[in-house]
Amino acid sequence: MHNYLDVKKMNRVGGNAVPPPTGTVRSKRGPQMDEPTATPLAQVKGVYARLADRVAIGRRRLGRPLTFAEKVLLAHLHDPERELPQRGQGYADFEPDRVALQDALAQIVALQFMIAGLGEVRVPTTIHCDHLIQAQVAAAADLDAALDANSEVYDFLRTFAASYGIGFWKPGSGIIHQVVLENYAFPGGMIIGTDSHTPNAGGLGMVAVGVGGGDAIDVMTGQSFNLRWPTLIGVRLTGSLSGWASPKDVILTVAGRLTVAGGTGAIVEYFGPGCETITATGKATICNMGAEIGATTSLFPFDPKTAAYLRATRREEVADAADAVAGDLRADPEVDGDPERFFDQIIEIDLSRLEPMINGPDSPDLAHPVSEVGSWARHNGVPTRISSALVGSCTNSSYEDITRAASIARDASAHGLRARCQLLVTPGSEQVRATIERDGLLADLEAIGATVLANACGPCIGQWQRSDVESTALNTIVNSYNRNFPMRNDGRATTKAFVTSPDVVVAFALAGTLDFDPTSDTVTSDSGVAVRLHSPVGEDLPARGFDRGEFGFVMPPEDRSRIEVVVSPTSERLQRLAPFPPWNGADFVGLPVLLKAKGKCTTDHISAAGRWLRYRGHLENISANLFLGVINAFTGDAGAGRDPLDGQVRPFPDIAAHLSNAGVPWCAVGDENYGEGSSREHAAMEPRYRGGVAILARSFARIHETNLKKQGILPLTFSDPRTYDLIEEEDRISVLDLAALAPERPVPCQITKSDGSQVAFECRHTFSAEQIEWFIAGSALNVIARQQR
Ligand code: MIC
Ligand code: SF4
Repeated sequence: MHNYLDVKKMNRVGGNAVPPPTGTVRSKRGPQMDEPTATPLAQVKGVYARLADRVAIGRRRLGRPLTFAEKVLLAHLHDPERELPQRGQGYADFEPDRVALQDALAQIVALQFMIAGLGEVRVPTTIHCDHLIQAQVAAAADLDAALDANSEVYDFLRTFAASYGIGFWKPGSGIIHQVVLENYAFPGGMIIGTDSHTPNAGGLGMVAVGVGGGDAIDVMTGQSFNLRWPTLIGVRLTGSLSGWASPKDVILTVAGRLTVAGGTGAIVEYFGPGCETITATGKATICNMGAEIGATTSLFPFDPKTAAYLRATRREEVADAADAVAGDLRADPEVDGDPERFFDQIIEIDLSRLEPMINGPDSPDLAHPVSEVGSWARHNGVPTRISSALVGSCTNSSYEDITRAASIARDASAHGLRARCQLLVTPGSEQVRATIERDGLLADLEAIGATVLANACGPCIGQWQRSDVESTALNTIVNSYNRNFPMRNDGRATTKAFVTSPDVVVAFALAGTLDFDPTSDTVTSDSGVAVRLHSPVGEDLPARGFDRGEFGFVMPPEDRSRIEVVVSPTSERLQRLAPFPPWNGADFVGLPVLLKAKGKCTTDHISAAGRWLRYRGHLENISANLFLGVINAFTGDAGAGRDPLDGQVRPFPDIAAHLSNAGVPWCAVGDENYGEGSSREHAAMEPRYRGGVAILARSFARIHETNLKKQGILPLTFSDPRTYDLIEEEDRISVLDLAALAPERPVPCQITKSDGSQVAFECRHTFSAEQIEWFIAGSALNVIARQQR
């Protein structure tokens, strides 16, 4: 076989077997078009060529000026002359410019794509190997270990990418969102990615939406991306950041105000004079963490700082093209003067008055000014002593972030200070790693005791093999990531995680305690000297330019005929999928309630990551984690309940398997914002695989609700949220009149109590007419496969 496929030789970033980029879009017009990893200039120009027309159509049809988000949405509408849906209500079809897949989800996307029956992707697509690398020792050792442990999966993804015309970023090349920002994002573009933090690219002015694999498959197979037309939250920024305040504090503040569900169904559009004061990567940080308030995406207007970042990342021509249409890469001028007319909700933030913030533990919206978190922790039984401090992740791992963190480290070193707890640093990409190494910034951090991890997700997604604290010890960590649900980082419910800026992470590492306000307190060195840390200083872009480091990209070859995508039938990591069966036309009568979830039920509760990432390509094996983190509303316990078939108490995944083997369909009940967090569709596929047919909840998170619909499960919202309280352990639920399922039409349901009495109630759903076909066919994929035949 062609050595292109020899994954052992190839996967290591820096391996020398990368074939010449034969499929590259080449041009004689300048250096950028020889860049195998850039979005082709022709594609960018294509979007800009229609932008003015689309904006004119939008202004005419809406009879008013437009916000920037509206312009980008219009520029990507499949048919701009069709009726424009009501914000927050109707659905529209979009044509995104690009799809990005991360390895943990790409596996199930690939397995599904392979049964859709297409020869190649219809829209430029890339796969990024970032989630499967564990953080245990340090960068090189961890990467080698990942290559050994995951070679089967990397091999599969690599051959899948090669055979369907997809670009492949090898393990070690960086975290998907950083790599997309550095290479593919462009102002006014639209990207979807199988990861909830895809909105990171909003920092460069892209409408970047996190989706489940089902939506990705639609676009990869040349269909439109169907999205509910978002509502608009405007965040008006004035002033400029100074001292210890950083871009992270903007989103930590917004999250505190809006809460984890406050952005649901909305695009958060930043506007106002403060935007121009924030660097492109700072803007990306803010947009990235918009996922934590449930926003569809967040975005910033194009400005000179965006252009500077494009130029610094070898995209001069994209910057020039954007400059030429700059007026349409931001909101119309009327928006700033009269925002109430344009946005459904407005938040004002004066950057000059922003304090450094820290959010947590257990939820990213629990916001505290850094000056108050110590006393909050003391009053809430959370240790103030910090066991570990972590800088990095897709949220905060830019060159600027590291220069700021390193400036604190240098100051500390000069005073003889060292970190008082473990300090781990994850660069976001190989390009950032190589540049900060060349510029001596890694050495600055290492001098205070930092360990540098692989350019990957690592501790952000439970891939952290800790040995620094006892596995059951209550302990506090601080990190510059975005999410801090229980068990998120190290799989331990006893770890309390706080999210903050990299600057504050480093300051806390030096102090070793949450009881420290870097803006006013001093750290005492071992020799007894009280040191007041300087506020951080950063550089947004490297003066000597970026160093790409080891180039980790593999182009798909032109001749794809001989590539074989191997899925071993005996593999424990990969399993070919069988299509889900179509709906049998009958109502769901007398469904047992597998579980009723109490409180937060994120996708981490439904299908945990960490050690389970191993089975992301094997639906049967990963289904053994189903609902393990969910709190049972009937008992208060996590992950277990009463089996409706024999009354025994068992782990939820065992009950689900038992019901499924017995051919008994079931439902589950959720609270508010069910399925919050990630885009992992395993959280929808596992219940479907185990015979779940409906999830009834007080409300759903957007991506998860779509994932359920795509997999043929009914996500139903109680019309009266109090119905949740009526449901008891032994009840049976009926979902009726399904033959009449129609958009906007409520679904009649019924509870049958154990004494035989019945309680009627009603649910709502968000299925459009086309989406009802998914339910009938058994899944959205079945509809696509049917169309290919
Ligand atoms: C996350 O941050 O939770 C993840 C891991 O990146 C997920 C994706 C996944 O679970 O595969 C996300 O954010 O969508
Ligand atoms: Fe990876 Fe964490 Fe970013 Fe998700 S949030 S993409 S796990 S770094």
